[in-house]
Amino acid sequence: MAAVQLAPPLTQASIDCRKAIVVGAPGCGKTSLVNRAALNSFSKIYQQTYGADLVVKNSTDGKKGSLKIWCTGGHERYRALLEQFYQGIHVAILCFDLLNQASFTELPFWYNEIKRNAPDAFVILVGLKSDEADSVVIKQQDAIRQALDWNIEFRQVSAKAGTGVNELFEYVLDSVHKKR
Ligand SMILES: Nc1nc2c(ncn2[C@@H]2O[C@H](COP(=O)(O)OP(=O)(O)OP(=O)(O)O)[C@@H](O)[C@H]2O)c(=O)[nH]1
Ligand SMILES: [Mg+2]
Repeated sequence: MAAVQLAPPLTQASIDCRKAIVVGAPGCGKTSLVNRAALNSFSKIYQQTYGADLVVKNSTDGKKGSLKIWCTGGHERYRALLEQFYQGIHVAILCFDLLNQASFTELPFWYNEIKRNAPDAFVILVGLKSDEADSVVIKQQDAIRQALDWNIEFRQVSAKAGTGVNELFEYVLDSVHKKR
C-alpha cells in the first residue's frame, strides 16, 4: 500500500511568513549573518554564495512570524541573475563590511538595485564584523550619514560574536509585522 504523506501542520509562523533579501559586496559577511541568525552557527572559512541561498528565520517568541531570506552572492557575475530574487520582497538587508572601504563604496549600487526591483521593501543598513574593532575603517558617523540620506536605520553587528544579530532580526520582524 502506498504511504500517505501528511502536509506539515500550519503554524502561525508559517502563515505569517515574510520575504527578505540580503545584499552587499562579496565577502562582506552576508552568509555568516544569516547563518548566525537562523542556525546560531559561524565559520571562519569563506565559501562564496553561488547565486543565492534560501534560509528561514523564525521570530524568537514565535509571535511575529518568520522570514524567508534570500541570502545572495555578492560577486559581479551574479548581478543579472539576482533580479528575480527581489520579487515580492518585504525587507532588504543592505550589508557592508566595517573593515572594507570597497564594500561601503559599493552600497549605492545595491541600494539602487533594491529601489529598482523592490521599491516598497523595508530597507535597513547593516555594518558587519563589529568584533574586529581595531580594524574598522568605516567611521560610524559616515554610516549613519549614509543611512540618514536614504532615510533608513543603521545597525552594526558581529556574526562571529553574535552581537546585535538577534536584535536586528527582531527589529526587522517587528517592522514588517506592524506594516500588515
Ligand atoms: N571577524 C569576523 N569575520 C566575519 C564575520 N562575518 C563573516 N566573517 C568572515 O568573512 C568572510 C566572508 O563571510 P561570508 O559570510 O561568506 O561573506 P558573504 O558576504 O556571504 O560573501 P559572498 O557570498 O561571496 O557574497 C568569512 O571568512 C567569514 O568567516 C564577523 O562577524 N566577524
Ligand atoms: Mg555568501
